[in-house]
Amino acid sequence: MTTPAYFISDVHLTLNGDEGEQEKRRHLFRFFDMIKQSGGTLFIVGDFFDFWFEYQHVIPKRYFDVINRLQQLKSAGVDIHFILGNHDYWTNDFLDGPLGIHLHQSEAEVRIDGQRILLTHGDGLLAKDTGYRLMRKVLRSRACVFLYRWIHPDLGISLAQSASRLSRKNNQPGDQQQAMFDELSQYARDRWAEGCDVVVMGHYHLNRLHTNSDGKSFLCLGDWITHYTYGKLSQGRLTLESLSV
Ligand SMILES: [Mn+2]
Repeated sequence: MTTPAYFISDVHLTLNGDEGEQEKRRHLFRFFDMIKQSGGTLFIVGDFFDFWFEYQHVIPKRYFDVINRLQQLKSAGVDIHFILGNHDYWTNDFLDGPLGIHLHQSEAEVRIDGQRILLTHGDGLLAKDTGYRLMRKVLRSRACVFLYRWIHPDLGISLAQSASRLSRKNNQPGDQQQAMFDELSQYARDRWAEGCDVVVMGHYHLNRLHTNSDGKSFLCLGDWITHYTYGKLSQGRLTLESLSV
């Protein structure tokens, strides 16, 4: 695994093409250029796209520049891993085919500089997520994907965009942040007990890095909506950085 390793999640790239979205993409491409300079490995820990669904023959044209940049990064020798999130779960054979991205359906465990690192998007981990966990099963089922694929993309994508906006609205942490972080920390402690050294998580839009007295770390990646944060592991040192915007 080539280092430094970079971690991002919850960029939530949308298909609406407004000024805010264009600005976000400029920041993202600047970040990609930085990785190109240093070399290394990029880990996308879910919800890179606000909505991603692979049809048999269609890719959304408003993602063209993003796809192009991913390809450039790959051609520059940067390895890309993508741990799928709840907004970009519906892949087929494009991202890992022509683009050569390593896809991970749920968790991924990698070893970097002798450290065991567990990566997970993290959706559905909270006790209150019972309803969501059920819905997730349905949305990811073969039957659901099969049926959705037959809706015309112009219609299907706008339907999905509205659903996605709603889901993001319901996921705002608000003043629950500390309680949420405490609950998620238990998940990290359980993984540490299994021998992991670092747990990297997205989804909750919390930007925090906690390291315990044994040197085990729990990294919550923030997002690219308000935080513009990313994790970096370089020469064995893990940091949570933010892009200057
Ligand atoms: Mn998410």
